[in-house]
Formats: sequence, C-alpha cells, structure tokens
Amino acid sequence: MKKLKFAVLGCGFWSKFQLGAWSEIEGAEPVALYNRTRSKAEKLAELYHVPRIYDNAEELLQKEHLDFIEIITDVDTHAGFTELAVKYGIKNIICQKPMAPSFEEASRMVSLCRKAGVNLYIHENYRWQAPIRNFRKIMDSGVIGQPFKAKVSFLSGYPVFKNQPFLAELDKFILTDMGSHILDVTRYLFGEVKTLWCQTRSINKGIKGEDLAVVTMRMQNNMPVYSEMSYASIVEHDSFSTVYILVEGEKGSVSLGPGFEIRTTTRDKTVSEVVQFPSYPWADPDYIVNHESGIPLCRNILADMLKQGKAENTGNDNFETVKLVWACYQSAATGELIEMDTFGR
Ligand code: 89Y
Repeated sequence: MKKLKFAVLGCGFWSKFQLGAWSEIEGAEPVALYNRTRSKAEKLAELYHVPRIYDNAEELLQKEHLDFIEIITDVDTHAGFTELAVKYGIKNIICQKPMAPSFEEASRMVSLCRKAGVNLYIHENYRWQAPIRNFRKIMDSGVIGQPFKAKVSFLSGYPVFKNQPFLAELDKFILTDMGSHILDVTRYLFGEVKTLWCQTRSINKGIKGEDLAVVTMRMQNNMPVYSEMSYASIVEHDSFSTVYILVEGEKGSVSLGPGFEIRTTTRDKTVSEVVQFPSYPWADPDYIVNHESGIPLCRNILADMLKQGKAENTGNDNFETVKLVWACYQSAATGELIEMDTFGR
C-alpha cells in the first residue's frame, strides 16, 4: 500500500501525541519534522523514526515532496504557516485547533485555502472521543425520544499550565483552548446555534486570560443548551480531559459522567455503559480519552485525502465553531445576546 508522505511543523507538547495517533494508522508516514529549536525535533524524530529534521520551515517545504502537512505550532503562527504551505503548493493542510488567534485570521485562512483549491482540515479531536461518539449513537437510536434540553460541562482543576505553559500567557484562554472543543461537541450533538449569551471570569490570578466561561445557547431546533468550562474548579469529579453531558428527551435522558460512564434512563430502567480504552505507549494516561481520539480523527481526514470518505473536520465546518468562540467573547464584552446568523457579517 502506498503511504501518503507528511511533515509536521512544530514539535511541542501535542506533536508527540498526534504523531502517536498517526503511528497507529496504515497509509501515512511522517518524512520530516520542523521545529524552531532543533533539539526538540531531534528528540521526536528519534522516537518516531522520522528521517529528516529542519529548523527552517521554508527550507522543509522547498525540499520535501509532501502529500500533506500538519501544523502543530503555537496558535499565532497557524496563519503564517498555512500561507507558506499554500505558496509551496501543498494540497492538504491539517491545522491544530484553535484555527487562529482571532476570528478575522481564521476567516482569512479558510478563504485563502478555498481560493487556492487546498484542503484545509482542523485537528479538533473532542467530537472524536469514544464516549462522545457512543453518546451520539445512543441519542440517534431514539431511546430517549426527541431531545429537548442539554448541559455540556467541563469543570477542572488539572494543572494544565505545567504541560502547556504558553496557555497561561494567552490573553484569550478558556474559550479558545476548551471552548473550541466544547462548542464543537455541542454542534456535533445538537446542530447549529441560533443565539447565545456568555459570561466569562478570570479566577486564577497567575494567568493572563479568562479561565471560566458560561454559555447559554438556543439551538436552531429551539433546544436550550447550557455549557460551562472552567480550569478554576475544585470539584469531586474533575472532567479532565473529556466533558460531562446530560441530555433530556421526551422518553428519557442520557448522561456522560465520571469514569467514562454513559447512563441511559427511561421510565422503566437505567442502563450503564463504561467506555474502555486500550493503552498506547505514546499516550499519557491522564489524557487517554483525548489522545486516543486522534486516531479516528486522523483516519477520517486520511480517508478524505484519499477520496475514500468525507472529512468532518474541514476548515469550513470548523469555522462555524470558530464563530461561536468569538461570538462568546463579543457577548461577554457587551452583555448582549448574539444572533448567530448575523455574527461576523
Ligand atoms: O490544549 C488543550 C486541548 O486541546 O485539550 C486539552 C488541552 O491540552 C488543555 O486544555
């Protein structure tokens, strides 16, 4: 089987796990890595047997013959590397979430790729987490009837800044970092948003951005959805690194809670299912649900590149999630309810 050749730009915290996910998949092989600090690329290249490393991204793009690249650098460099890749004729670009540090920059990335005929994919993994896929299957089975209300919750005190210190430096933190995931999961489960209202707060004084956001949405099907995200929470059941969900429907309810347990309640009974994970040598057990989800996500994008399937996480689709993130900031700053069909026009 011919393998697609790819390069990774950026060898920070997430690259190890995204390369780990690729290592579980037939059909693609990393041939080059770029990192500003060469030693980081050297370490990762050794771990995954990647033959070539660069500390200059342009040189990599000039020299390598690639089917795709994966951008896993800090968010403020995503647009620049996307432009560079388009300039060097790369036809498939996977970019780490969040797409860009602002709504305008994300919008420019999507339209640049559209005009250049380049496939832009966003590595947005939460909707690919096994418990969330199973949760949707249960909803789709009709067992709880028509859903009429939901809550999507991420409350954590996990010391996330130890692994990713740059998160503490972001002016905009929880909505870009976790909101990207949680609002995307909300779209995946309940469709598009009609209106939203958001409040944010900064609880931890040691970081620059906000670490709490509460969002109230009305979906296009009129269903109310409440979502909350916090890295300031000290709670009995920390949701790191998945989300807890409760959906109520006309015939029952489904919840995803601690221990990856999904409980489905109807008038006669409650059925429980615990989602189990294999272990992988490259994955961190604290993040297992998160790291494992990279495998089906990469598989889905690969199928699209090979024209054997349709990718869910296209730039166009993810731009709808980006809009929600920035609509939340606008609502939090103004106190206004945002109508999504006119936002960003
Ligand atoms: O950066 C974030 C992500 O994508 O998943 C969890 C995380 O590492 C910290 O919030």
